[in-house]
Amino acid sequence: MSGALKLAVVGHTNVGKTSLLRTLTRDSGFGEVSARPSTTRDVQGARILVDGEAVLELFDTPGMEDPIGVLAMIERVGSRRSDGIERIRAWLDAPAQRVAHEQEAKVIEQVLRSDAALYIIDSRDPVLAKHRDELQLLALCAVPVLPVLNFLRDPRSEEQPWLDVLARAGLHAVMRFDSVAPERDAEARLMGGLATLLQRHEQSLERLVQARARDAERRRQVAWRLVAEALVDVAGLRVETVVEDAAVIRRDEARFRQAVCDREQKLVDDLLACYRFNLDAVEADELPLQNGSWEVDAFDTAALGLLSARLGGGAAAGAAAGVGIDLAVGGMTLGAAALTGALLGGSAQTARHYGRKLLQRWQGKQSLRVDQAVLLHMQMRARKLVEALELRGHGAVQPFRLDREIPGRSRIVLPAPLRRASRHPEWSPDSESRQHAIDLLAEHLSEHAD
Ligand SMILES: Nc1nc2c(ncn2[C@@H]2O[C@H](COP(=O)(O)OP(=O)(O)O)[C@@H](O)[C@H]2O)c(=O)[nH]1
Ligand SMILES: [Mg+2]
Repeated sequence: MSGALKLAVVGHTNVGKTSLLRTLTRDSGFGEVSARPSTTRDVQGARILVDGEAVLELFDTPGMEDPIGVLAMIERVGSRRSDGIERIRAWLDAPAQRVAHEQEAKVIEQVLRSDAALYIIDSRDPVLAKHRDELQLLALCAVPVLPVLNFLRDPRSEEQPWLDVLARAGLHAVMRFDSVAPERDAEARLMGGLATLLQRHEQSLERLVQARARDAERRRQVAWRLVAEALVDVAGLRVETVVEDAAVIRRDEARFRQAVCDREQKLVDDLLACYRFNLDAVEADELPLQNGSWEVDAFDTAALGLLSARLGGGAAAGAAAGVGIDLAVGGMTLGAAALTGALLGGSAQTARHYGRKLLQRWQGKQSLRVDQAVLLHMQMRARKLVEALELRGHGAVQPFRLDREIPGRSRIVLPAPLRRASRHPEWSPDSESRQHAIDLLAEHLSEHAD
């Protein structure tokens, strides 16, 4: 026997029971969620572990479709003196009676096997007789019931009529939990609500809340690090090309774009894995993230037009928007004469910095790299994605849309570690300087997160 708290998740069909379970278990593959009624036909369980120990056992139940009919039958069985639970048992024990209500019987049996029931409510629904009867049925089971209002973000959601009817049924502690987009502390409050009903489980529920908070913090850190790594990678990405040859540069440019898109896609995949979102659970054609790249291409020229702090001469050399030529470092347009001047007049460091490029130029070779605007765009989208994943419940089935992000014309500055990374394509994956830049950038991103 496990000491885990057993919770039956009950309510009318389509109120979001399975969605709530997905969100609580962080498992978007749990059960079946559908806008069609009655997709859950049998009781299905899930365990939540803390340090390997089951703390919570949740049971998803089929919706009660005819609580009115069940209640009418239950009222007919047993003597006038028998209490609720005796009547319920008498009804369950009479097979002839329950044939017509096999589904409701499964629900009630699960409630009787549980320590408490979460009664899920679609707060958009008007309060009807069936809801009152459902509440009455639950009251007969003599198990603590915690009502949970769902669909709170919907404009049609109305809480007050529900609070009234729940109060009349003796239920004064009511939870608010939107299973698709829960508020940040909704889960902790739900566990707190359970703890007041079930003192015996107070400590383990508290452990669960703390473990989840630690997880969330760790996950955020990993997420920002993943973003920082991807940005540093793309900043240092170089593809050599021959600018004088239009066909060659077109080919190299395509190769270059692909490399940037692939790296961005890898970031998306990594972030989804980090937040345990499983794309396979969703229809492929609904998810713009699943087919290759993001909806807005990193090289979207309209966006870049607004974003771009144009680098000088590079673009003129024939490369498309978004691709600067490496020689235009720091916004300088360097003709051969200027280059030579910089080389002659500059410090030894300048000479080292431009020396290799100068040599390549003389050999007719140059390298392609992303310009600042692309990095900024990528940074903004990654930020958007992380923030969306932070708030997304695992019950959500709609793909999130990442709209194009175009800031105003204000001066935008790349974070310093990213600027440094773009000057150092030679950093090897495990070089200390690269790791340091990633650390600093991750810290910067996390500090500037909402
Ligand atoms: N917008 C929104 N949709 C929800 C919410 N909870 C459930 N849904 C949707 O409502 C439908 C029914 O949900 P489901 O979990 O299958 O309900 P169940 O029959 O009670 O298990 C699905 O289309 C869900 O995506 C919510 O909190 N907000
Ligand atoms: Mg269901």
